[in-house]
Amino acid sequence: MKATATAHPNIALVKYWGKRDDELNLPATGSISLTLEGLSTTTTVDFDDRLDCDVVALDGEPLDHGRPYRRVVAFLDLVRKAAGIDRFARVETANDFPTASGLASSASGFAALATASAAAAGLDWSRPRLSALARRGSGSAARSLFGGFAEMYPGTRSDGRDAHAVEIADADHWQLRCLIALTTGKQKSVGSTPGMQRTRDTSPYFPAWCDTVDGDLRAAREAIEHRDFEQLGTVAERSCLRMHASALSADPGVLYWNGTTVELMHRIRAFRTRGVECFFTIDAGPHVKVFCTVDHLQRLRSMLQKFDGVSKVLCARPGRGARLADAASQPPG
Ligand code: 2P0
Repeated sequence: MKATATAHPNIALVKYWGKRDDELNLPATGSISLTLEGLSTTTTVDFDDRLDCDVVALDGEPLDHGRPYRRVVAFLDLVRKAAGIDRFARVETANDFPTASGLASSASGFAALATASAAAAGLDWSRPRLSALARRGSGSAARSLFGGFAEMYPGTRSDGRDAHAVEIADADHWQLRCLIALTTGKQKSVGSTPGMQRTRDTSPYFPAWCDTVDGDLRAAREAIEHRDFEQLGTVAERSCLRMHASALSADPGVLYWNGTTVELMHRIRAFRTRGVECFFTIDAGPHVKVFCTVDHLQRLRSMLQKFDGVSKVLCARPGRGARLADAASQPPG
């Protein structure tokens, strides 16, 4: 009753921001992302009848019984219920990138946890079903079950079974690169979950944001299918700025950017006017993710590395979906 899985974060090109159901963690709208190899989470789950509570370690440090621990236990309860088991588990998880800093560690974290815990509990589930399970841990995690470009469906069912991701193009479809410019070492002040709840509950622009998403999903699908970099950049920057506009107009406003974030947006746009193929996107944190073609990677990387306020630049490429360490027993479908 033990399994190990690896998953990668994903960066949304059409953003998810807001839920239609808090209990089942159902998104209000769809979203589209690219799964990124180069950053990873590896998680081992061992259901052990000698344990008298769940034991969770993150990057080698045992978690105390605060919110991150309770999120993992609540998730394991779902798996135990589905598998009809009552054993507690030992969970060891490690990220090779900074946790809780707007770098989507909950996406790779719950995708790896869903894959490892389901296998350890003997659940032989398809990827879409594992994706819906991962969603219960974190909405964005549903997309990391898949490699390459993934689309999350918001679904219409009240039980959430149709709210899962699918792959729309695999990791080999388009050799984009993503540079991640870290603009602070601090953890973000407002988590994604409370940030999007406050936006939904208080922002006058939240309904307008939701109304724009389907059009952006269509345009992004088309851009991905035709490998149209300019169109993808137009949609991604638009979706990012509209998501942040809805958050900024909450009460009180949810502001994730710092000065460097804003300076970088201007710099990326200036580079683009000089013919460099690049666009930015920003999640619930101050870091800036810059997508580019392989041809322009070195030029952008050296600009970002020298940029005042950028502490580190990570580079990622399209990656695979969540998978078990034991190659012979990957999730089907
Ligand atoms: C996204 N983000 O589409 C958006 C853009 C952040 C900004 O999904 O409450 O950690 O756990 O479902 O998945 C981050 O939100 O939120 C996120 P929950 P999650 O990537």
